[in-house]
Amino acid sequence: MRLRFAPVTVPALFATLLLAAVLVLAACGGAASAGPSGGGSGGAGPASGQTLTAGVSTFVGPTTFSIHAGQSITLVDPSASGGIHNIVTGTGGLFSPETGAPTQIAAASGLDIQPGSTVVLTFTQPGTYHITCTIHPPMQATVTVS
Ligand SMILES: [Cu+2]
Repeated sequence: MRLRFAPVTVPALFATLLLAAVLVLAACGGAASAGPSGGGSGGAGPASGQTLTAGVSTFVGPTTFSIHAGQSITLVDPSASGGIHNIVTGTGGLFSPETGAPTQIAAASGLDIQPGSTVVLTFTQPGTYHITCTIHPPMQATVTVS
């Protein structure tokens, strides 16, 4: 009995482990490339439809956002209608450090973004965060994280 089981059981176990590995890899790959298309049902992960869009010298569309800790805002700089921006925390084009802000925009050097680029900003700490562009002071957005 045991001798007959072994050749069947080991490959079955291997297949199960292989399937689990494939599923884990697929989940990781999907999270890295899929962006903010899914989710939205609360909790961690990207917030559905929370996109901050840059134009030539302004933000276009929504500039106030309410998300939960662990969720993200997707900063999009469209290739056809965007511009070169330097995104930081602060207001009126002036950098101001805000504790808990995403690391990409938390330093005075800021986040350089070129047309055609998309950057995911993940907010892990509750609070109110202000986003501006050091090149274009009118570019201002607010993210409230609860
Ligand atoms: Cu700008």
